[in-house]
Amino acid sequence: MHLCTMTDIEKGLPISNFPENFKSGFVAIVGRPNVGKSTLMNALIGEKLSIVSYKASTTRHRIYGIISGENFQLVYSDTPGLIKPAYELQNAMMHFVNQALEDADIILAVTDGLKPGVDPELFEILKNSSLPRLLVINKIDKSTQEETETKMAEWKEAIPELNVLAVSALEKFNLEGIMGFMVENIPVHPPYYPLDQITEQTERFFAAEMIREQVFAKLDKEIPYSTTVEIESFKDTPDLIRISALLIVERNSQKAIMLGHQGKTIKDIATKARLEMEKFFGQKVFLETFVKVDEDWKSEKRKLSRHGFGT
Ligand SMILES: Nc1nc2c(ncn2[C@@H]2O[C@H](COP(=O)(O)OP(=O)(O)OP(=O)(O)O)[C@@H](O)[C@H]2O)c(=O)[nH]1
Ligand SMILES: [Mg+2]
Repeated sequence: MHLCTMTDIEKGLPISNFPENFKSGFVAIVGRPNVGKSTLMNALIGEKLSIVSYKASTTRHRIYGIISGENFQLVYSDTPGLIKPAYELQNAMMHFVNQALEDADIILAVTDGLKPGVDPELFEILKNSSLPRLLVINKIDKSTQEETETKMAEWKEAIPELNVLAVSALEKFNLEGIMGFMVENIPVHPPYYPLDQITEQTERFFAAEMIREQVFAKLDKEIPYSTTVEIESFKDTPDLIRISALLIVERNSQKAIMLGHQGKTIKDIATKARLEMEKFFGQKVFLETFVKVDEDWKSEKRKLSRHGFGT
């Protein structure tokens, strides 16, 4: 797997050997929290790049997923779910959504087929854009044909020119329709990235996210939303990768819950995250974790940029 931290273009190297009619473009995946944006991007790329949970607002960054063929390259951006920000971290999250939309050649809007109605935030974005737009109604593995058809009709009524497709990201159903739409609508342009590169994020980023995913899976209430993860060291040795990670919470009481009785909770989180990392990196991983309190880190701009949310 080629993760890469810097593109050849940024390094000043031309990407050569591509056909003259090569097509390439950026696709912004947007929608309300929990509709399946990350699941969908992972399915489109064929790699688990974005973490997923049944809780809302799991994704906090713009995460790139790149897929290339002989004469095309699609650069997807998975983004945080659309919300009205209530604190600084959420402001930063919405900033990432806006950046993805600013760069986009195409908008891939996602809505939850299990929920009736037209999502107002998504409607605003789609209505006001002149880009090619595809709306996917996701999770149709769980909805009835009638529910899907009603939802389609509601959107078609709201925006008659909208392209709509019903899919299941989880079951990988109807995804060819998405790929076909994208390849057809991206402009003729040289590739933005080397053809074997699948993302922009670093190995450290993925390691931190895999820990955060287990925090979302294991802990309830406000704790997942009050936790951020930093990788203090990442050493790739011939035998194994040694990773030292810091889980940062906002309060002492949260730290106690994160540690659990005799450290059982954090141990469980670390073990599960390590197994995920070993799968992802294809190598043995030694992971050590520490829990630290940084009061109100998610509400203070200065602290946020230190934790990787500079906007
Ligand atoms: N049944 C069903 N569940 C799905 C499907 N796609 C995603 N899910 C589930 O929906 C939940 C949310 O999925 P995510 O991919 O994290 O959603 P998201 O839109 O990225 O959420 P945020 O990052 O919080 O905005 C998870 O429990 C997924 O397993 C689908 O096609 N069918
Ligand atoms: Mg997500």
